[in-house]
Order: sequence, then structure tokens, then C-alpha cells
Amino acid sequence: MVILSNEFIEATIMEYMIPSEKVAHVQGGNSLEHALLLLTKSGYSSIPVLDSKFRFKGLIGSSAITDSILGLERFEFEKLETIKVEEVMKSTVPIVKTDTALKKAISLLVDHPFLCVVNEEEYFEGIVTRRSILKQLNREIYK
Ligand code: 2BA
Repeated sequence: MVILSNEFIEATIMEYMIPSEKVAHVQGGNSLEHALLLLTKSGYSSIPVLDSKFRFKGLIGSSAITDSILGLERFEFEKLETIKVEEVMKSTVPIVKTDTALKKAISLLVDHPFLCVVNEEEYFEGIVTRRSILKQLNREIYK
């Protein structure tokens, strides 16, 4: 039987967070064209949307972008430069605070590939991904 250490179970998400400077993101006022370029170049399917002061606003993903330019018979690619990210982004997503317990984050990560982390003033601090948690869980199992 594998017994997970208290250290792992009682940890906060801060220990597993990818800091904001390493997270690809866009601003709400950016065009969908800019967002799609960044998503394509980074290889991620969804990234955080922030405001100019680095506060978290929502998530934008490539499928939401292509869906928003889908016409009756074709993709209306010319719309990409006129629609803003904030018109299409998903804003009802779970966010966690820097002191959130790891076990709470794990239950949220069942349904979400990553969680955005904000501080007390709602400023964006980074993300916790399924990969970062599974990597640590894998270490715990084999130690
Ligand atoms: P997805 O983009 O759908 O990526 C799913 C998984 O595919 C990632 O899981 C990772 O294992 C792998 N992957 C995708 N693109 C990658 C890349 N450019 N480099 C390395 N591995 C890549 P997780 O690492 O658990 O990430 C979960 C989700 O978190 C990602 O979903 C993405 O939406 C977001 N994400 C992860 N790292 C990010 C970053 N640095 N900036 C912005 N968003 C990030």
C-alpha cells in the first residue's frame, strides 16, 4: 500500500506553481488574431487572460476562438482582428489563492487541466497544472 506523506498532503499549491513570468497569457483588449497566434506558437490549447495591471480576468482557448468565427459555411477569418479576447473568453472558471491546500487543488484539477493562482489583491501569481501535481504524486508513489 502506498502511503502519501503528510508533507505532500498538507502542502499548499505555492510549491507546485508555475510562476507568472513563465506563463503565456494575453490581455482582454487584445484581438483574437493575437491570441490565436500566441496559442499556436506556444502549443497550449488554453491560456489565462489578464488586465493591464496583471489581474486575472478569464481563459481563452483555441476552440472558443474558432467557434466565434464560424459562419454558416466557412470560418470568417477576417473577424479575427476585429473581435477582442474579452468578448469570447470564459470568465467563470475556478481560481485558487496562494495559500490554497494542495488537496483542494487536486479535486479541482480532476475537471480542469490547470488552475490560475491569484494573491489576496486578485493579482495573477501563476498556474498549477495537472502535470506539476502528477509529477510530484509520481515521486511520492515511487519513493
Ligand atoms: P494543454 O495545452 O491542453 O496541454 C496538455 C498537456 O500537454 C500539458 O499538460 C503538457 O503536459 C503537454 N503540453 C502541451 N503543450 C506543451 C508545451 N508547449 N510544452 C510542454 N508541454 C506541453 P500540463 O502541463 O498539465 O498543462 C495543462 C494546461 O495548462 C495546458 O493544457 C495549458 O492550457 C496550460 N498551461 C500549461 N503550461 C502553461 C504555460 N507555461 N503557459 C500557459 N498555459 C499553460
